[in-house]
Amino acid sequence: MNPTPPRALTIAGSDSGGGAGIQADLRTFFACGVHGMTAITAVTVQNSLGVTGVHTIPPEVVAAQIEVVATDIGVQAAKTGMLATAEIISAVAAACDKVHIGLGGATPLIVDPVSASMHGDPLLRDDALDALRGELFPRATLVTPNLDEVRLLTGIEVRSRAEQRDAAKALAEYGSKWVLVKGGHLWDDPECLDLLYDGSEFTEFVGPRYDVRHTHGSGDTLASTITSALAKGADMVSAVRAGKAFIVESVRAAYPLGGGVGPVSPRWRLPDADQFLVGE
Ligand code: PXL
Repeated sequence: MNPTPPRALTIAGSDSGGGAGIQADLRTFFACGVHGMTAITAVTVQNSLGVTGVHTIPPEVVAAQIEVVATDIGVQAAKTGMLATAEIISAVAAACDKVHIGLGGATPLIVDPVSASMHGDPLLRDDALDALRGELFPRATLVTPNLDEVRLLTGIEVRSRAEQRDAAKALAEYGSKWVLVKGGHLWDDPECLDLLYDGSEFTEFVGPRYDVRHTHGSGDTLASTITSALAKGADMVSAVRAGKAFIVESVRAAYPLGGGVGPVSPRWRLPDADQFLVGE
């Protein structure tokens, strides 16, 4: 019998275009060798040009998805993506408590505070920011905001690496164990610096900045890789290092799709995929 792989859970929204959200998380989990499970929070109507509709799932159904997989299959690490509303955030917090996901329990919880799509379409209602800060951050092992999310959450406009440190300190006040302030949106910086902070020490992860337009799903892919590494038992610094290496290659492997923005891709982990079914 084959061994059961580590299991990771994503609590996030569906992207019908297959670029971001649940779809990005599942293919990243697969490429990282973990079994992926889903608690779907919302269905977005979306293609490469943007989001034209959002249908949220009832909060009790989101909670039930978390509880059934955790009690039967088991979860070694969990992440949140698009949560859409304050009511869903409260339900996720309560369900995570019940099944020991998050800082109160044994299972690490990564909170990616998704607030908008790359096109600027809202994925989180304005009145949900308080719930995110007050109910989810105190349960989070790691939070992974980009600079737009930093501004929404703290009011800090990061324009330099020094301000990136200030933002990490401000975010740590909300109670997560670790904070990762992603520097991809610091456009003047020739490198992408992601800054990890544990409340006392900073660790810097630097990578190249590629001039690619197709970066849909990059935040989801980074957070899912970190989640996969934690599910496999890695410590946080190693998990973020793995995530950084993985997202750099996945940005290099990004491809155009439709008339708009294409996705980053973990297909570089499957070098034979093009030949399979048609080759030899
Ligand atoms: O990349 C953030 C994200 C997460 N989840 C869903 C999305 C997006 C971006 O568009 O659509 C469902």
